Amino acid sequence: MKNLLKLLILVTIISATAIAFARVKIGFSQMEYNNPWRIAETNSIKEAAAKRGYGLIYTDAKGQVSKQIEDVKYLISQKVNVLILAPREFEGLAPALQIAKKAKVPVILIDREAQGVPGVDYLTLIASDFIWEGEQAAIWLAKASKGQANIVELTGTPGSSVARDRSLGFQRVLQRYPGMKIIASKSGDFARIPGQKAMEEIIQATKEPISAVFAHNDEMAIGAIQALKAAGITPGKDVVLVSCDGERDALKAIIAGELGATVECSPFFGPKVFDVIERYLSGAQIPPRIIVEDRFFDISNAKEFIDKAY
Ligand code: GYE
Repeated sequence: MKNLLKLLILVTIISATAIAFARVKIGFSQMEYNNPWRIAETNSIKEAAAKRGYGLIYTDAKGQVSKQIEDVKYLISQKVNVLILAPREFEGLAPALQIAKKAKVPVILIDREAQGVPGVDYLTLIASDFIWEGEQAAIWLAKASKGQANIVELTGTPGSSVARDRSLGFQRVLQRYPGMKIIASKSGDFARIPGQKAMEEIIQATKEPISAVFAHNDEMAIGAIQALKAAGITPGKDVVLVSCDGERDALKAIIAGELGATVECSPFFGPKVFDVIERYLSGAQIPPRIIVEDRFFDISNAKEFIDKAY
């Protein structure tokens, strides 16, 4: 009898919490929707919200910082209880954090950082360790090139924390290899066509022979592969390439021998971010930084992971 009563109380608490969570409105401000990584991330969050029964209001800033700030204002005006923000630029989105703070809406930053004090200007940042990613790319390249390389760096979105940190990690490792140097660096804005254009321009302008490419993401690496081929240079042979993310096309390019390796950067934020939201709503203390663990893909395991890739 006592046990039955306990069970009844437990069931009541659980369903009350479920009903309370179901009424919670979540805002999600995405920066853009222009590559497989962004699409996978957006779908992961939408699916998790639907699965757990949350109302989700979604906005797409279409690559514009000014629109993303307006989007945040809009989401706040919709009285969201929690705001998930994937900030395009570090400094550019700092005002959005202040707007949310003033409105007392907790912000969970995902996949990139925005300028502010963790735990004060925003609840937490859930993201990969981008310095580690840059380091892994350089370590792989050092091995592949036996410490001798003229490197082209295709950087991500200027002003983004990811581009800053991947560069930093990469250069840190390079300091240990006097025979490896970056001979050209240009932004491809984390996108395929701009990456291809940046590579084309570098191929034309650079006097020194290019032997390696570090692209801050797979899309730009794939663009670079096109540019190299068009210039009669064989990717994977004349020039070795390494990048970050782990999207399906990149794993295909590894299997084809054109891309050397890619450092994983998982876009599957849905379950992680909603776990944090639920912990926050039940009153738990949330750490100001939650690191997403990543893996490394090369010819030894690309086939194994391709079916799960996006
Ligand atoms: O690597 C890239 C995307 O912010 C971690 O942004 C993310 C990066 C990711 O567009 O492909």
